[in-house]
Amino acid sequence: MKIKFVNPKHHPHSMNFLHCLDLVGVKYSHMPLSLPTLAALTPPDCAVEIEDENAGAVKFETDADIVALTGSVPQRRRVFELADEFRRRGKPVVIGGPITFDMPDECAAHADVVFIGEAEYTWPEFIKDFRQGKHRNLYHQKEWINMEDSPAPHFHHLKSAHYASGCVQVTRGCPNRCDFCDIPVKYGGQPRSKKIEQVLSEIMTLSELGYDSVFIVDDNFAGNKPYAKSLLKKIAELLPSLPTKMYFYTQAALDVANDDELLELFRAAAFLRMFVGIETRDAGKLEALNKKHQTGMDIKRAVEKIKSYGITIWGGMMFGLEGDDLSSFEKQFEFIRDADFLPIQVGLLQAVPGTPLYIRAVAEKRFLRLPSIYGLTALSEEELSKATNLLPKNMSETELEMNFARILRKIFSPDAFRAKMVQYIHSNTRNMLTSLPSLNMKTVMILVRLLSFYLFRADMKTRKMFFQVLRVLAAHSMRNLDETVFHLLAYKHMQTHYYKIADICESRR
Ligand code: B12
Ligand code: SF4
Repeated sequence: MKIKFVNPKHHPHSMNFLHCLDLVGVKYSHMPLSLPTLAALTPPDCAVEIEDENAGAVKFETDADIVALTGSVPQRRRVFELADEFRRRGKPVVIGGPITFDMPDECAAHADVVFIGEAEYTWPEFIKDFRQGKHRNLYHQKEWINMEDSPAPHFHHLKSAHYASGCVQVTRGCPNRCDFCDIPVKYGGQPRSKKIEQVLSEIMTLSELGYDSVFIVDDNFAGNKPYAKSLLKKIAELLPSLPTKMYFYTQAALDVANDDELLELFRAAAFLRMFVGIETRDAGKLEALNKKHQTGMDIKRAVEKIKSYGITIWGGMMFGLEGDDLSSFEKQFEFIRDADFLPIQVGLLQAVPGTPLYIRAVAEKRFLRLPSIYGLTALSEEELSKATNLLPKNMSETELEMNFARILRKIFSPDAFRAKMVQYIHSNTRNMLTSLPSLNMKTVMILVRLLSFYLFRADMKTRKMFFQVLRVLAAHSMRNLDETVFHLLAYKHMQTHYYKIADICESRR
């Protein structure tokens, strides 16, 4: 029996860096983890093929017995197009992934079988049923699986040269209860973890495949601090034996700043970046968002402390919060300007199904457009990042969108980015020696493409910013050379992406 797994194309998003991948020389930022995990769950006597449309065109001619699609809500249009095309060609189509949580009926209309939830137990059950010709059309995993049963993904089905980073998932679930967040609802309120030995072996495999960076995709890496500390110690011990000079980045909650031992371990394990959903510095609004782990913290100092361990904070910031009014835009801008993090994900508060915010919004009749579940995504995929499905409380929808557009242009202007990079280089604790990337053909080509972009393709203001940043870098002993180059690459994406969202916000009026 043969199974063809397919990951449909993604649209540009803040953290997939699509607009700068031409400079990096890869097809997509991150490898998809679900499909190599499913490949590992497939009985060894089945032939397996994985096609990631983000890395190359999908081939419709196939001798596979089953076509299995993964997907998230933002990918939904392409998920359904691919499903329809394979079914038209007579192939049984299966759909799984986070899309099925929120759109089970739509998925069922385009597939023969739908999987809801984690598939560690249901996928092998389905293969058995399918072989016996008695499979169901719905497999729903209701209980949380034991993460020790989640196998090491079969990474070798993906071409490492296509991706900027390898990925590893260590835990699922988060102990916090942010009002707008669906992670505790979808993946559980207590982190569940893989065995440390397995995580180390996944990292080793990725290094053997040539990856030099790994994104630990956990929503809150340090949700279980004792486990995180044990793992970090082991990663630090593993580093010298890896075939590539490896570094890591992940996502965590700001309260990691309260634990010096944890921060020291992050540094020892070569964690260079951490995405943190900061959202706002306003204590009242944090309270309203139920971000309890962050209320009462001096956010600016917490960020500086994490930074002092050589870890760059990528901040997630929100506009359109429940207490926001017209004065909030500038206040958020000033905070982003003054605090030592890089704004990477800047969006509007949205109500995601299943969250406390969503339930309250239904009761308060605060929805702008029903039945849209993710803001205005029904109109255009890209609008996901900027549009909201919530009626703002203290301003009109037009005021919200026009001010959001204005502030995005300000946050991602060359001037603001130069100031961010200067602040960043000044405060960094790493130096040229610790941050010198391995010099090989790949890194040389990236530098050549970066230079040629800023010299010949960028506009005047952006070019000027580039040279100013290089000057400051040289004057500060090339501190954090690798990360400065990385963020100069990333800026091409961020500017293009957020200016486009600003255009969309303005053009709909
Ligand atoms: C890593 C990650 C990213 C990475 C890239 C991922 C990639 N490789 O492309 C980045 C940072 C780029 C990213 C961006 C975005 N992401 Co994202 N991301 C994740 C995250 C944290 C981990 C995904 C992962 O690797 N999981 C590990 C694998 C093993 O788990 P899995 O994919 O869920 O697969 C399991 C099951 O779902 C099932 N399954 C999956 N596919 C299939 C297919 C079949 C046939 C079967 C049978 C079963 C099955 O089996 C697997 C094993 O149990 C998840 C949250 C999470 N905890 O999962 C969000 C998540 C997938 N992201 C989400 C979103 C919305 C986004 C963004 C729009 C930004 C945002 N606001 O968060 C963008 C746009 C998408 C994009 N990729 O361009 C949502 C999707 C929601 C939904 N209902 O669809 C999630 C679920 C987070 C959330 N808040 O709910 N993301
Ligand atoms: S800390 Fe992050 S993952 Fe956890 S509930 Fe809050 S937003 Fe969600």
